[in-house]
Amino acid sequence: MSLTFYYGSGSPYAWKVWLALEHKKLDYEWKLLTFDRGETRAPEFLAINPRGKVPVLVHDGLAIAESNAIVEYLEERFPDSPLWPKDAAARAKARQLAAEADGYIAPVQRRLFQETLYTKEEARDATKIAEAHAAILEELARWDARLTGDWLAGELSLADFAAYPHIRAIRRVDDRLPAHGLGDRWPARINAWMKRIEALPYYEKTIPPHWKG
Ligand SMILES: N[C@@H](CCC(=O)N[C@@H](CS)C(=O)NCC(=O)O)C(=O)O
Repeated sequence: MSLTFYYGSGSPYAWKVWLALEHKKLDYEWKLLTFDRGETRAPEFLAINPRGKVPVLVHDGLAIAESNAIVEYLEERFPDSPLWPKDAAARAKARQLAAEADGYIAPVQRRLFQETLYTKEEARDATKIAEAHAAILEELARWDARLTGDWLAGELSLADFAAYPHIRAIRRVDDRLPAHGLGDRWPARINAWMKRIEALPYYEKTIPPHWKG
């Protein structure tokens, strides 16, 4: 059995898959593609995923792109250490949240990156940054209200693995440009939940390598 995981540092979609692979304690070969060097556009990689996007998982010659397709495949082929709750209602809720993470957190995170990290200091617009913060705080408030227990869907699940990388990316602005981050406006339950994810035994391994310096 061979599993190869094509990864890009900082990609929240790739981080989701990485957390899932680790949660399932699978053996896999890890291939880091560097965006700056155009490695996702190299002919060898385009032969595997013509869209040139990570993550991609190759299992015994079968190449699967799209993080959600990958994690569903992992769940079907490697059911130990499940990614979804057993109970049908909790599972539906977890799937809803995982979809909401990509559908609603990712766009507000991208907007903040665009206005801060991806804009030269002299061109940054305080009004646009404040609007991006407001959109994020409105979205995070929804997630904070849902965190009535330790995890988003009762037990640790793919809902957590899908939401965390997008939310952690928002915190990256606090790390890199504290003046443009949320600072003390981070919701308390989100903070506590992030700490629980970060205490998982495999978490450290999955931190985007370029963040480690
Ligand atoms: N819907 C895709 C999104 C994947 C995606 O957008 N990957 C980005 C990194 S976050 C990428 O590989 N970009 C490289 C490029 O466009 O060259 C998924 O869920 O896997």
